[in-house]
Amino acid sequence: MNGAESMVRTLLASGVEVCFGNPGTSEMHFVSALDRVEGMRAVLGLFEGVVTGAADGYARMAGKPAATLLHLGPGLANGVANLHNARKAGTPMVNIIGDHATAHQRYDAPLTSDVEAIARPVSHWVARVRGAANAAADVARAVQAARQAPGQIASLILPADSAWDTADGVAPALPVEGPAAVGEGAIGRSVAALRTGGKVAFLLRGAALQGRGLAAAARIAAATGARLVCDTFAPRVERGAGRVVVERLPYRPEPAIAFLQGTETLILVGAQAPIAFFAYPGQPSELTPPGCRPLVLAHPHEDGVAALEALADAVASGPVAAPGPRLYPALERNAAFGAEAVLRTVAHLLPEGAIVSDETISAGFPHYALFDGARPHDWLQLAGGAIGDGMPVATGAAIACPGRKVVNLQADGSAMYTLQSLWTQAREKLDVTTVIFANRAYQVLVEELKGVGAGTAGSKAFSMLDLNNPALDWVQLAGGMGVEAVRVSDSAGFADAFAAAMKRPGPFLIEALI
Ligand SMILES: Cc1ncc(C[n+]2csc(CCOP(=O)(O)OP(=O)(O)O)c2C)c(N)n1
Repeated sequence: MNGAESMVRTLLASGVEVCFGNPGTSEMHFVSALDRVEGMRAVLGLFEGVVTGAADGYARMAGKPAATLLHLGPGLANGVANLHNARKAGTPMVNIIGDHATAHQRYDAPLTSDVEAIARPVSHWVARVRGAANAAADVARAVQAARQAPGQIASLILPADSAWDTADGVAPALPVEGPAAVGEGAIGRSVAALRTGGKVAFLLRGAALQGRGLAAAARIAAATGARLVCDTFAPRVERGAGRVVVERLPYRPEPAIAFLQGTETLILVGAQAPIAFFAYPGQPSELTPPGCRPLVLAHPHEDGVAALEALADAVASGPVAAPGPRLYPALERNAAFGAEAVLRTVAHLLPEGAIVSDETISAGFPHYALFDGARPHDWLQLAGGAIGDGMPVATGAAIACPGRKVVNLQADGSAMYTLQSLWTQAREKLDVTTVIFANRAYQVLVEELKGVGAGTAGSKAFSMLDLNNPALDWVQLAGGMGVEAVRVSDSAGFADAFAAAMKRPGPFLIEALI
């Protein structure tokens, strides 16, 4: 067995079952090992941003890491933006990054680069395999690092000779400690805050926004009147009928501060105290309003779910009745068409157990609450602000959850960063319906231009924010990658197309001209 094969077998032994990749010459032994080893699914992405974004979407839904296979420094660099997003999301991921054989590195061949330097800012853990005999042990350590709570990016650089030389064998999975227990003191301080009768809000993130965490938060809210809030861009939220509603913090500083105004204690569960996405002249960076005290119940690496349960046991009685479905009626067929009409129809028709990958940017902000009444679903969004993760995240989520419909609500400008995802969806026959919000502009930046006080925009400035001339043709773009697509420009057309898409399995794209 060579080093590469020992790594693939060790990944499997450690519970990693999918490898998203875009390989080159230095990774050929790893590719060949994928072929020989039963049980590892190999998924090709035609750009590394697709590879890393899909690994992010996979892990958010599977609750465990995928591996990526990347080609030296430049391949890694192409995947960096979505590694950044995954790092911000607290996603576990194991990157295997090929490099030149050790003896070749001193020649400064064309693809030679400082791989560690590119990996470090987007990784919690970086190591280099120093010989095939170590390869299996190193990859076991990488998986262990990735699985450390709440989820880490582990990058392992694999020189080609460590892949092709003879290895010692497979390494066993290493123990993974779960999230750290929250101390009695932190729980006691939160109990005291709830008992003083002052206004309390919880800012929830991570596992606290799923299953048991939400159920405990619902009990606390029902017993004490505390508000439940999540970040504007929480990585994953379980939403919909039967689940407690978690309000979303507004995006811009002034509305966010107004939203929290009057809160005396903001209890943080896996979240940091809120800060503005950007600085705006004359506006604060911190969004915790004056007079409000942030109180940490659980840090991101701690067991916020158990802490919420302990808190609920202290201040509340048994489980609370979950709210019933509040489905919106179907939109009238001749209703005015636009982002709201699209989102109302999606919220109305979304099937139970769907996964929504939301990268709607400006189109979705005002209509987020529509989905609180939809059938139960998971909501995934861009946690790190580097646009271009909606399509890959949808792709990875579909691989993690076969049998569940994935709906990608996708702004057109952001879609263009990683549209190669559609090809992977076609090749892997993934059940993803993509809805393109074709406003043919970087609309949010038109608003930002005003927001930062950058003056009046002339035609040159607007040309940087306008996606017309030529207009993108999503039906052709999708068709060229093997995904069937339609273009719609009215409410009835969209409702018919989306209803049909929900009934047919496999990838499909709807370009909504909003
Ligand atoms: C990697 C990266 N590049 C650039 C940006 C800056 N940026 C933020 S939003 C945006 C345009 C978004 O346009 P679109 O996806 O069409 O959504 P819309 O604003 O029209 O709703 C850009 C370029 C970014 N956030 N991330």
